[in-house]
Amino acid sequence: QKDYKLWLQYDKITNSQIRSEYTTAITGIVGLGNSETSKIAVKELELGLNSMLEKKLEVKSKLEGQNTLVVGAQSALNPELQKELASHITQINEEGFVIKLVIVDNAKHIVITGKNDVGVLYGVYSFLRRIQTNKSIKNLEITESPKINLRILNHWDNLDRTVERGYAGFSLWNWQKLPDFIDQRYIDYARANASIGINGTVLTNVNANALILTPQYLEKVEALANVFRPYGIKVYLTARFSAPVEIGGLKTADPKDIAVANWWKDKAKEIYKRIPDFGGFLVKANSEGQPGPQNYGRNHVDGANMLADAVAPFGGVIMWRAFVYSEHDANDRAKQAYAEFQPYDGKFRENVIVQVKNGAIDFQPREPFHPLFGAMQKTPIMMEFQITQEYLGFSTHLVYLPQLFKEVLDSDTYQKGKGSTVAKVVDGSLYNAKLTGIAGVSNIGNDLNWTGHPFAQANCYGFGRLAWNPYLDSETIADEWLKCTFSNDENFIKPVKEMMIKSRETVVNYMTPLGLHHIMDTGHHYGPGPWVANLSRPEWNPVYYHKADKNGIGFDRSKTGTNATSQYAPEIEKLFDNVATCPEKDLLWFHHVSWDYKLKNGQTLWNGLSLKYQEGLDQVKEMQSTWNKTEKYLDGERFKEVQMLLEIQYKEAKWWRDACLLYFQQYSGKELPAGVEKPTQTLEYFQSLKFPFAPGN
Ligand code: BDP
Repeated sequence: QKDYKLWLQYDKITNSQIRSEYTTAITGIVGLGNSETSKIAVKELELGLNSMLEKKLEVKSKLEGQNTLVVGAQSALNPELQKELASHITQINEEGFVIKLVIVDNAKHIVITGKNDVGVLYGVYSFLRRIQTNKSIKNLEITESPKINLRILNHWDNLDRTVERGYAGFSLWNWQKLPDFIDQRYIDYARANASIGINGTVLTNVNANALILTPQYLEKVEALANVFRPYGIKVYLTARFSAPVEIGGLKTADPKDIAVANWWKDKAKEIYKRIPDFGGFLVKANSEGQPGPQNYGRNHVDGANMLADAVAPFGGVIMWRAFVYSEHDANDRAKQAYAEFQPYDGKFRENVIVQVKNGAIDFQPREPFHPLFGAMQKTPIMMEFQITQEYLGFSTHLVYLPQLFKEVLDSDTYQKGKGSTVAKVVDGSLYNAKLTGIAGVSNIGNDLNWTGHPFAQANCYGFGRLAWNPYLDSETIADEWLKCTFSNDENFIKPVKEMMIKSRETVVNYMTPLGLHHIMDTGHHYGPGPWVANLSRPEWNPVYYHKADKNGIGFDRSKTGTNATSQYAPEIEKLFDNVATCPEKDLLWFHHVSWDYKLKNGQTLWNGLSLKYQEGLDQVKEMQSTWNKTEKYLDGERFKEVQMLLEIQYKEAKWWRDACLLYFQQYSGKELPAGVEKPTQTLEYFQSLKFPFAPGN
């Protein structure tokens, strides 16, 4: 099945001129080095090139002849090549690579090298991508290094194989059959991730189960670590803060208790004995009912540093999440992470990195960037994106997320003056952070195509590419992905790429336009539920977020409201605080405005909002018509799948439009403007819909 191969299709190159450029330049492969990783690199080249060039390339272990592709770490190259490449190698970091045309003894060769074998492997994938996307390989001279240290997938996978917020089947990790049974999918998973530069994976859910830290499970984790290691991927686990009590027989998990600290030290020793390159722990503490240091009157610093000390001797890190909000201070949930963490700047150990979601609420179709980015100069901050589409239509809606990721990464925090982008916080360049990281909540499950929706593969791919280089643009990434996954035919690429690029704004339009947020039905977050008002905690209810009433709609986070705007740098604070300068896309995030408020295009808020919902729906229709024209460029299966999924997306976009507009109309008391179709169902009908078995819950 084509879907299974992701972006590693390696289809034969159809343009014969381009193919002949490649076959002339590459007549054989010289594979240097004996590690597992170097074998994988050579195998991948053979697989990819033999298939794309339709030619069986000979593999040698010694440099001879000409026009060969030489693959090996710097130390494995002969002295002459080492000399040729020395100045380039000094420009890369430990995971970087060099791809260069060299001439030795009058013979031309292309060399792929790096400081170590994993760098070489990344170079191989980069080279293969060039071929996949039909780029020239003449006069190559490429030096590249990843810009972020930790490029990590977070799996919200439970030990019973359900996946929290997972919409692509069950967990890949078959704990019952591990450690003895190694599913081929583990290997294919590692390969796909290595191909985009992912170098870490957190195997378990942030809502953690302490059992993963027992010997019975650690043996299984070790088996997975052994599979992933040659692909440059480290394994991490989530640490349940109360584990010393739950599996350790202690009376407390108080981080200041010496017995507790020692328990974690011993646990770390035990893990590192099995897995010497274990990455460390990801921790969700005192958030949504998870235990944490505050249960014992301690704070985040106490908790994180205690764990940091346990893994430090082995080079491990602690990724401590800042996703906290409590019912005691519910006047604005958006403010709490900043309020709780910012004062701790400089207090964490060197091997602690604070993991912050892209926005201050929770992975909405659109959120302004989280105010913690740039606000902690002395604390490494890592980004947490959500690749799985919890709030963006699960794996049934086509939404190209790199568009969202880039919007956040490109945002200017102004924390160190103009140009202090979130990307510069995340890659460490703004404050010279030594430890940098980016995490994506994975959308992978055991569905045959990994991600449920064929286009959701683009979100995995795009996340990996941006983790490697947050300055890449999302269009380039879409272009690469489409070419590697489907076809190089421009007649296919152009319209489909445009469809992908627009798809993010489309979902914002039909779900949460103009800064609306968190109005999804509660619990499962499937479909609209702006009316939900009966949950025990105020900030769990959609009505808390939109605050619609007769006077208007929106959450006043300006000075006249919760003053959340004050958590941003002065320039941004000013921008957001003033309703006239606040970007319209974030209007209702920061302001409560009247139904008659005049938008920039002259429409009243009510009309503008209604028309946005309609626009979103119309855009899905356009996506359908674009897709319907692609059949001849594709295999039937993937064409048909996406076609059916777009039909669902259309139906659901309509559901969103109708349910939200009928609901808000009760408050606006106004007619729908011309151009907006009249809903055919009643509000009561939409409110009566229940989804007890919505996935991912
Ligand atoms: C929310 C999810 C919930 C997660 C939580 C988290 O609804 O399932 O456990 O975030 O990130 O998005 O901890």
